[in-house]
Amino acid sequence: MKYLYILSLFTLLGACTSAPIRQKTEGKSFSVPANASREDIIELSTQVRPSYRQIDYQQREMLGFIHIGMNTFTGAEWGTGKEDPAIFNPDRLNAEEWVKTFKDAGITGVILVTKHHDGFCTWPSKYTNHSVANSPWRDGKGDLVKEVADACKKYDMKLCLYLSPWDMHEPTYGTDAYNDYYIHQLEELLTNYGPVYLLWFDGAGVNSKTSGKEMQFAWERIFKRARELQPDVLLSGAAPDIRWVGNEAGQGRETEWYVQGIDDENILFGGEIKGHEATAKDLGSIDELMTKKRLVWYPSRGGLPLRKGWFYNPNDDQTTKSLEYLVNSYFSTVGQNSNLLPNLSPDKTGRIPRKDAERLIRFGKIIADMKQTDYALGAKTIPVSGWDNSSGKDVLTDNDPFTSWQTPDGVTKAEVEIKLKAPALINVIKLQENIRDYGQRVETFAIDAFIDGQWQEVAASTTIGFRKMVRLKEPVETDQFRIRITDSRVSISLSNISMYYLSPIPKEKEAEDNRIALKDNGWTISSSGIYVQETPLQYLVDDSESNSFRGIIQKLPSRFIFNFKNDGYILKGFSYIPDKTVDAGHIEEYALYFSNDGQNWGEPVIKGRFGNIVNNPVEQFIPFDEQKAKFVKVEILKATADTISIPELVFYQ
Ligand code: FUL
Repeated sequence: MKYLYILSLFTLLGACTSAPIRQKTEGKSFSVPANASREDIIELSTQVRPSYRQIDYQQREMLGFIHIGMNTFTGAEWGTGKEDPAIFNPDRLNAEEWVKTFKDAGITGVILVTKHHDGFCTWPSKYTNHSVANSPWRDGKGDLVKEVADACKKYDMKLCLYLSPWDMHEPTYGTDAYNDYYIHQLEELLTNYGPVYLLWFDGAGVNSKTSGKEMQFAWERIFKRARELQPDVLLSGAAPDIRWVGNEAGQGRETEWYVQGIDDENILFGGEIKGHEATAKDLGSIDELMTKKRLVWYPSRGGLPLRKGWFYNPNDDQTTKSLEYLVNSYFSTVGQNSNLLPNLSPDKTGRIPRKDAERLIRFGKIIADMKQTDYALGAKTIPVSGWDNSSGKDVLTDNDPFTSWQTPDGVTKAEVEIKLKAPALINVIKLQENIRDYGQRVETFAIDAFIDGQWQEVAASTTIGFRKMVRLKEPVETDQFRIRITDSRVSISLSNISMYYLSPIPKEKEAEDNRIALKDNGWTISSSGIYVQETPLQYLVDDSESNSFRGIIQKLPSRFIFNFKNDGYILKGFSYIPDKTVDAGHIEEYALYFSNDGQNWGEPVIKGRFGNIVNNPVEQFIPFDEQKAKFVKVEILKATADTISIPELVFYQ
């Protein structure tokens, strides 16, 4: 492939002068020709390129998320659209404090939810009454988007805006008029607040299964209008620039390919992307790409609410993620070719819970401390095998991800040795490919360290992409390393090697759980409207999440009745622990009834929706006013699938 040589020549020339100036280059995607062979797909996958917007985004590692809205005041994760704007009054809100918290954590942009699925707008949109203009906050004169935009300007942070496509409030939702409504709102956001770095088109509810309404979104029209107003804006989510990594737990994939296959021929594809399953384990392998119609550059991002849910809920005060969790998430996403979006949830007063803010900043500092010394910077690199004459340049340790070594076409294995200036203690090694000029190629690699007079393999993994950070099981102290690329698509490009030491992560004190869970001591459990498969009903309350009860919904509401077989208990709360397995079916809407005789149930003690249960299957704790019960009935009013799996139901005293 002459093409590669020409490109590498350009890269070399670029490196001889100053850093190559690439003006706003659009990405490259390709249709898969009919009858393409495996070799054709391998070749084609290496021709796909990121746009200048995506390259900028990928370099950014993290963006901060802020969720505030109606749910902050109701305690829900998903609202109903029927909330009264009168409840919105975060009277101590200080957007500068939010933005600065992210900045102090080393994050360079903030994504603000301007409208969540309940349709409430945190700016005074002139297209609806369902907004801050009708709330008591700042006497109805507030504009949260403006406050955050101003704070971002002050702290030199990128402003990103989330405008939920699914809208439970707006009456036109489900008709074409809603596309106009949505575009009008985008126009407001893109014209009144200065440059917007990224727009977030959340995928939740864009299908009728979740929203209950069929809505034909005019995605192309929506995206075109956004780009007309702000050509540099990134389109994320149910959109063509950035995809969901597949969970909301901050977990990436070891094998993470930017090049993805889809079945949509439209460059501005959106909504539920045809032929693309964001939660699939295998995304981007040649086998998978061979089944697709089009190859596109589609980097991922993993959201991570610092607490259990995205919105503030006082019941979640003890659920702030540990430093260890945050650091692990960083390596799992940022360290595996993705981006991480940590979320802060301002409380009803508008302030970020102190513990959460401090935790995020400490986490950011741990990462910054690690990066402070790159022990490989300026180190000598020796081409051992595989490389072409690009390896004459000493660029692998210059911390520039766009100056690189290449191998000739067809050479898919190569080795490079790194000689540090002095022996150092290392436990994190970062590798980078020159994705801008060569796309993503490396399939597998291994790392050796020279210890006690011999080479020892200390790590082996799959895919590199823009950034792979490998954490070694144990720190090694040496001045010599060897990177072995053991397989690649067509040829190899390697642009940077960095080496760090990550200090042990401090452990914070475990939060105390004051809840007292009832233990099954011979209760009888009966069910109706659900076909009980293999697993016994006792699995619902056996205090073991690994034993999941499984059943098939036959008729809604389906019911479980618990007979405590004693005088009863005073109950204060109930928990549903959902199954974390991808594709598991969950309870989505529920009602809880108490009775003293198992016959008369009266009104439900509590009833509601486990909003966002599919994407964020975390414990759903529901406290209620103390009440005595001899019998409890749990009704399933709606489920996310016909077959459901319930690891645990817990009643609290
Ligand atoms: C999801 C939403 O449903 C959640 O509420 C949250 O906003 C998250 C970032 O995206 O799809």
